[in-house]
Amino acid sequence: MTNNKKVLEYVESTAKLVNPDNIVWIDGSEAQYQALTEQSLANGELIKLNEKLLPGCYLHRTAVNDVARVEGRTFICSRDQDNAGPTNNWWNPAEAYEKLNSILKDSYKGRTMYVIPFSMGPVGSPLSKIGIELTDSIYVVLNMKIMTRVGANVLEALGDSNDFVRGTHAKVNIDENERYICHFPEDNTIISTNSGYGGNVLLGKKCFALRIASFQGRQEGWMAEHMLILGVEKPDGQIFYVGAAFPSACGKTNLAMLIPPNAYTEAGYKVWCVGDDIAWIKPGPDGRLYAINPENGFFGVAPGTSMKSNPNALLATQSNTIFTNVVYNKDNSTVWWEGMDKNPPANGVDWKGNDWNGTTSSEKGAQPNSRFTSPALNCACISSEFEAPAGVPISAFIFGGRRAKTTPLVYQARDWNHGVFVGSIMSSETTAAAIGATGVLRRDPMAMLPFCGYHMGDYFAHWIEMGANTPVDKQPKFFNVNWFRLDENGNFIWPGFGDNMRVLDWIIKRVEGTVDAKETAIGYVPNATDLDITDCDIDMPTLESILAVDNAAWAAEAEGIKEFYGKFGDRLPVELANECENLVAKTK
Ligand code: GTP
Ligand code: SPV
Ligand code: MN
Repeated sequence: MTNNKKVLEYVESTAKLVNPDNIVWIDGSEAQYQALTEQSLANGELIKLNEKLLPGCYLHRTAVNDVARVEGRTFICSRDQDNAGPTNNWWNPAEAYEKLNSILKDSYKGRTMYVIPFSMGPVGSPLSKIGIELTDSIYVVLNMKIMTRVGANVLEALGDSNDFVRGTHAKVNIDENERYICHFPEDNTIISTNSGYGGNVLLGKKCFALRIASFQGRQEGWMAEHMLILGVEKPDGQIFYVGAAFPSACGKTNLAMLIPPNAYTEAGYKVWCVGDDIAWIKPGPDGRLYAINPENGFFGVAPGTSMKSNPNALLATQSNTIFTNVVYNKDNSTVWWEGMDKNPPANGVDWKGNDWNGTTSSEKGAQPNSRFTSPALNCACISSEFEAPAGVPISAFIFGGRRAKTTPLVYQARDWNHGVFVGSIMSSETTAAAIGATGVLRRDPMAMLPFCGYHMGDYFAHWIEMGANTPVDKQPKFFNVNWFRLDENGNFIWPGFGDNMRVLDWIIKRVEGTVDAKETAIGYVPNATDLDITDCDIDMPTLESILAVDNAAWAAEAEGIKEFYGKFGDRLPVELANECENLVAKTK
């Protein structure tokens, strides 16, 4: 399929090591996908769902020990340990290659090697990048088909260039003690062993589009961020694009596909989804920052997705979708998960493959990090700019996390550097998207803690530099949101989901300069009366309570920030240290 010597060398040398029975190049043709699907149905890797109700849809179950990203086993193998920084696991590349090669050796025996040429971003866009993933999993092939642009045309676009990311994935035997997700930024290389779970094995996603790409972006003057991209269309037809970074399972997919409350829709507001997880951002010819979504599909959290919370996402899963670790309904070959509706199937099978109907056991039927993989073009609100090679101009960056207390519903940073500070101090309660305890508060700067491919101090410096290189009048404005404030009974105070439109509305008015705000120690906070809460399930005093800034709590927060910043030593940009001092002074 190609004469590219570097690609052929990569495939041949890896094949020599892993020793497959045969090698299949994925050409992107429907006939090939069809044949692979048939094969995975025959071997049980996929279960066919109801062709009438869910055409082209399949269910997959992972091993029970393999249901989420493994941050403790994810490594940045830079030549110099200092370049991985204090927030990443580092592994000496020579030692890592040696260990990984010993795991990979002969691991494809009796298996097929699939060669997947894929493009992150529209094929041929100046913002796109190419990768080759080698895998022994048909599930990976079929998911990569949905999540990226795959096929012979990618190799054509690559030509004889050596500028591609090399990704090798081997299931081996899903031994969690030999599971490694390793990145070699200086070699454009990723190696993933002993997993079959999405984020660990769909190497275009977090491994390439964030960890490797963040490293590339710093060298090449652009940014790879864990951000959704959406456009808010106003009644006059003007569209404002925003990029929003929330940690895993903190609401990106939901916000990206938001359906505005009735009054907004009737007035002519629309929300368009460009991306739900990753943004690549680069200065455009007019000096503004432009973003593309490098992905081609959604790998979304299933639990909680319903006709009420996110109808666009639910409807997008109704065809050509692969479900992973959800409940199977034996009566009609459909799927179910917690939070879809209140009616678990009477004859269901849980994510582990056991009979389950919601009362047979106290355990959940769907794994909390169960997911759907759906084509982006399935989404009713997909932006007409989704494939635009130049991307969309960004008017605002929004950061946000899960904070039961302290962080108000929304606030605006004073300027770029303060905005970088606000992103860098993000903290959020951990979720089921990664293995480990959930609900633990941790710092997660720009939602990139698990995804930054180099020293986080240098990453902050890169953000500062991107601002310095962007004329002030072209810079996006920065905001922070928190949909997750809890009352004393542990209930969410803010109704969230579609009602988040009310906050987006305020954000856009701030970008336009048409609404006032209150200056506080942490930045600009809305006057409660400037948020439109018509027909919204919250009253004014409650809204005021989640907009309030508690200086004592922020003074304590500043102490925590200083401690966190201490990790970065002299790689912490002085601009951020100054912002922190500023916060201390303002909360006094
Ligand atoms: P990743 O794919 O892991 O990066 O997650 P994500 O950031 O796209 O999160 P997603 O939109 O899938 O939401 C994760 C969980 O948060 C789901 O259970 C949602 O129901 C819940 N959620 C999303 N938005 C809101 C909101 O505005 N309020 C509340 N209370 N919950 C929300
Ligand atoms: C996340 O965890 O942020 C995800 C899912 O989007 S994964 O692909 O597993 O990274
Ligand atoms: Mn994510």
